[in-house]
Amino acid sequence: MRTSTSERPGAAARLRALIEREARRQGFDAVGITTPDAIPQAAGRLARFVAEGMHGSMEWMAETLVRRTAPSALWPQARSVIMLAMNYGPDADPRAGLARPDRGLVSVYARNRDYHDVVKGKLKTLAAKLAAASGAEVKVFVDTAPVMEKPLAEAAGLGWQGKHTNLVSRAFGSWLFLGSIFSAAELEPDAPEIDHCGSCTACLSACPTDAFPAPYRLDARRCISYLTIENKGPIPREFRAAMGNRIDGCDDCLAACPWNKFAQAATEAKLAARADLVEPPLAEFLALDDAGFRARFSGSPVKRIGRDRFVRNVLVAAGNSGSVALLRACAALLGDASPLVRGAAVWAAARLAAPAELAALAAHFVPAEDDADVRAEWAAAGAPQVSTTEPMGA
Ligand code: B12
Ligand code: SF4
Ligand code: SF4
Repeated sequence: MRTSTSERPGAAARLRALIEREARRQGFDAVGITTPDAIPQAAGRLARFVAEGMHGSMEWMAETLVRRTAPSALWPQARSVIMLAMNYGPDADPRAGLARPDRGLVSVYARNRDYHDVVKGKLKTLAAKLAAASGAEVKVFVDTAPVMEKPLAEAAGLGWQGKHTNLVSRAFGSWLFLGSIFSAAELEPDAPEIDHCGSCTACLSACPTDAFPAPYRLDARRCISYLTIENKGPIPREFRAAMGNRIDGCDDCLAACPWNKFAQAATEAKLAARADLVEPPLAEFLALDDAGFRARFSGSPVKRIGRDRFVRNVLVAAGNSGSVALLRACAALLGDASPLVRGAAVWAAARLAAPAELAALAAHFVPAEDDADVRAEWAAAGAPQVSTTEPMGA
């Protein structure tokens, strides 16, 4: 916890002490307070991000632009913003799994329970105590609302937005989840944290898809996290090889940060990695149907992307694996009900199969293929049966 309450007299000090005590009791690792007008620079930067289309298909960012720019635009009664952070540090370098291409790499944030659920419950408990003690209304947000959590956390002194755009803390490195409580009570704000990136550029050069057009700016459309989680369509061809075996999110820029040397593994059990999500064999996931997917990922953030998007990602990883043993499982998905899955299966099969095998698969599957995108995948794979993007016989 950041600030001592001993020299703060009166009601404000009592509220701060309560916030710090309850935050610690709920398992938060850092807490700080700022004001609703503390991030005037963020509005223009967010507007530029959206104007340049860097949010990709995340239309909700454009739709909520005005409310997102400042807490007071979201809730005019807000007088204070309490920012909370929870450490989700891994117990080993998550990039180690990149060396095992027949295994899937689930990013650290998604290796156990959905942090939205974990953090929200704790925020609600803390907020209820604050409301009772202050007599002032409160609202709780974690990612799900149009709140710019990173600049607010910086303003509240929890860390600074690094060149990879995420919040970095001297105590926890890049591994913090953020949440916020807005309060109608006036609370004494903390001092903002200052930038400690210096001349370091480790995160920028670590990015496999060159997603940073400049330090402190991310083009989400190029980010593997966006491509594997938010993007509902096929993974654009130019990023498939660079995705490697990352099947849900990406940690490379976070893991490259030298401030992680002070980080510790998560103490919240619900955020510690599930053994079956640390470098699981891709083969297990290629066989997942809807029911199997839901059973495997119940309570996990992976569940949010749904079976088809997840299997799409796994197929791209399989195509990158060089593991011919996965060909049969990939080929079985060439007739899947989802065109998203079929298209990715074509790409994976084309990477793993010998020319004669691919020709035999094309002869079997192309005549019945009626989806233009999937036919385009077959054409790009060099299947002779596809001369146009129209279905055969149409
Ligand atoms: C949209 C979103 C994404 C998008 C876009 C990410 C992005 N950087 O914008 C995608 C899907 C790519 C994504 C990925 C990830 N996300 Co995300 N995401 C969000 C979300 C919902 C909104 C972020 C946002 O407002 N982006 C819009 C941009 C414009 O805002 P910004 O990032 O703050 O940009 C600032 C800088 O660009 C800076 N800036 C611009 N120009 C300049 C110039 C200078 C000189 C300076 C100094 C600064 C500067 O100012 C901008 C405004 O503050 C937040 C939750 C929330 N409500 O805040 C989670 C959140 C940011 N995500 C989070 C996580 C964990 C991730 C991943 C690590 C998940 C993963 N492992 O795959 C990756 C990390 C990728 C990365 N390098 O950012 C955490 C980050 C926690 C932290 N410590 O910061 C958050 C806060 C969720 C949470 N509650 O914990 N995410
Ligand atoms: S999460 Fe991965 S792809 Fe996205 S910016 Fe960071 S290193 Fe690049
Ligand atoms: S890797 Fe270097 S530049 Fe990137 S956030 Fe960490 S300290 Fe800043």
